Amino acid sequence: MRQPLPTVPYRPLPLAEHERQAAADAFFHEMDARRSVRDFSDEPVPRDLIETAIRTASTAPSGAHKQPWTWVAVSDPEMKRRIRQAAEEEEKAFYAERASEEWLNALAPLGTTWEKPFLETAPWLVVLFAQRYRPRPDGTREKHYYVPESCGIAAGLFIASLHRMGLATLTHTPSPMGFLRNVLGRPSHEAAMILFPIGFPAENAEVPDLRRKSLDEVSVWFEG
Ligand code: IYR
Repeated sequence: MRQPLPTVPYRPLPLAEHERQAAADAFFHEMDARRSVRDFSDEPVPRDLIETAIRTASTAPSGAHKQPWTWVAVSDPEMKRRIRQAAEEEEKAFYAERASEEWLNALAPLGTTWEKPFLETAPWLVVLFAQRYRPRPDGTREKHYYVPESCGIAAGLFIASLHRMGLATLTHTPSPMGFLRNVLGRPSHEAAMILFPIGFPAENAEVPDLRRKSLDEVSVWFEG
């Protein structure tokens, strides 16, 4: 069993020297235009697009290549209604009692409340479940490694893929998220990590006028 996999040649995209910066700039501008959206159109989105976003996300690197994620995609209106109802119940308690004063102050600029109509308006909800381990048929547990890191990277690729398709999403984290395992019938070794409502932005959608930190604010360099 302790055998390396066979290897295959790896040749990254054949870009000419002068093409690299242009490609990077184009990708930067594309991603810089992405915003989290809370106001969705109910216009349907074909399942194929969601499938491709999940395939793209699942190319993420992962600890020991265990690919410790499950993506649950929901367009069923009754299921969405149940998710909204359970999420809003948790969020009501969060905004009224559970959240600290500091947390509520931090959220104030975003204008979020316990109300989550997007959980029914958006044509798709995709829930990313992190697999804490994998149960083997004999009852033992196959360990997974760096699960939050692996799933976090996959989530980033998922968001980028949706953005490239002209779709909008939000990294929604109703807190706590335990109800999603029950509503979606997932096993106990899977923990809901992020709920993504997905769709086209509403025609009149607006987003907070956020500012991104500058390169200087987010980086430190030791150049040779
Ligand atoms: N889960 C709540 C609160 C919330 C928390 C964070 I951190 C945000 O960036 C935004 C919202 C909600 O979804 O409203």
